[in-house]
Amino acid sequence: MERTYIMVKPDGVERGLVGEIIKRFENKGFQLIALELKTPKRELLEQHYADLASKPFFGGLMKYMTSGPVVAMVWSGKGVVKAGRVLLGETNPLASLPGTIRGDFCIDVGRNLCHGSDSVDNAEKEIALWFPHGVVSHQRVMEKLIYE
Ligand code: FUP
Repeated sequence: MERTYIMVKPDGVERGLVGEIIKRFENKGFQLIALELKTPKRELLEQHYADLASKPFFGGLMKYMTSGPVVAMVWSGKGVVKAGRVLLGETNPLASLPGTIRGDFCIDVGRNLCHGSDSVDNAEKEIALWFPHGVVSHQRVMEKLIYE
């Protein structure tokens, strides 16, 4: 089954939106298969955001992402990478439609609450980076209610 890496960023944790974000993925029918509250080291974030290292906002992004704990999660389900990004909304919250997490709860791109992998390949890389000890997965009875 497809998997994606979803992260509630420090502003989302501080604002008490972890439950709200989890609820939206659960309501859709996706399955939570790993979750950890952790305060990431700068080195981990530099790896996670390696493709953005040359961007002018990189310093601010590092400061924001190391400002407090994040909730690192792995979700699984059919099409979860793309659908997860739909649930989150656009990178820029002001361009995100109401009904999406960013559309409903935030304004600034530099405080956009959450992260979601942008491809199946990147999802697997990010899962390996944030959960280096692996993720245990098991089939749930619920799948019979979600998939035909
Ligand atoms: P996303 O795939 O939605 O996480 O978007 P990007 O990888 O392009 O950006 C990662 C993070 O960099 C964003 F979530 C917030 C930050 N960012 C800025 O602060 N300013 C920008 O102009 C673009 C991104």
